Amino acid sequence: MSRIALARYLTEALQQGRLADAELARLIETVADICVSISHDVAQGALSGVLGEAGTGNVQGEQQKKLDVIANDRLLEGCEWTGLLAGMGSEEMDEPYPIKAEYPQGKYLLMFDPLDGSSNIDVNISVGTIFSILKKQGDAPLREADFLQPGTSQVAAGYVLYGPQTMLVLSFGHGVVGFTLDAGSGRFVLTHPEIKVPTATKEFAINMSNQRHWETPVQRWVSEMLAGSTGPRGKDFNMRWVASMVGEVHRILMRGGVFSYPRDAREPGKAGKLRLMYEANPMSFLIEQAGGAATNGRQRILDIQPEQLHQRVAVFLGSKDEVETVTGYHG
Ligand code: P6P
Repeated sequence: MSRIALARYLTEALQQGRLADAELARLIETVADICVSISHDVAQGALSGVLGEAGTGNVQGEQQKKLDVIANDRLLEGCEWTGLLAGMGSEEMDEPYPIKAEYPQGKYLLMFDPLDGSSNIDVNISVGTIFSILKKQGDAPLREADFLQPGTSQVAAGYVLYGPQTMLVLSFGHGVVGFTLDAGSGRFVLTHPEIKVPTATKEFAINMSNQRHWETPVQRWVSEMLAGSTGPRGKDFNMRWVASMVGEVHRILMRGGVFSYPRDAREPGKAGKLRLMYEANPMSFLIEQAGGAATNGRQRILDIQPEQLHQRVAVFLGSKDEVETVTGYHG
């Protein structure tokens, strides 16, 4: 049986009433097509001079890689003319990006981390593009406040993982599906029609080098997993840390696990390292749609009312049993 491509999958979802409207289908396809072009640049690496630093910094205070800027610009230029968007927001841009007056205005807001994990680019470890789609409320000119909607308001979210395979993983509120890029046709082909996160796991992902900076509940949770079968959990655990959220979340969607980036005593004013609007919210949406859970240790991430576009948040997400355990330790 021939596999179906993204365009047919979205058309059938529209016909079956699972997808809001044709504009959303076109927006998802547009983002996916742009990510195919980004995957070509990522794959070329040193052959096309796109590795290394861009010589600029972003609002996060991070040094930008050349590919961060390339991916960001590709998404802006590839989406702004479509008539589908009211604006865009990106990890790489301080301010929201309004649609130029020369282009028709649309009703959707697109936020993205254009190249998550880009510190891995120069050492050839998987990276990805994360995107989140909201609907703009009202007809007033675009403001930052338009983006500040809780994660439950997302109409779609997904990522493209540039790994051994390039994969698009997507949800628009009816479960999670995965598509693999067919290099021959240049199309995303449905390969994972119903992704589910196992409820229990023996695998956790955390950057252990930050251990001395964690809050007590996290210290307890991790020490119990490290104690394995000799400790209160009564089973041995395995650990992974790819330093690329897209890679970690994909592994969890494929085989279960729990990913955590806790808040850190080094930066008491910050709630954590990861960004709510274009990392935690889209990934939490996917994880919940696949049957997992996602909290900041104290509340469901998707319920958090954002106050700033680049707001940070602590993240515990993945197999429901483990997320509930660490959340329970926070009291
Ligand atoms: P650390 C990448 O920079 C990122 O935002 C996530 O993709 C990843 O999970 C995390 O930061 C890695 O952080 O402190 O281990 O480099």
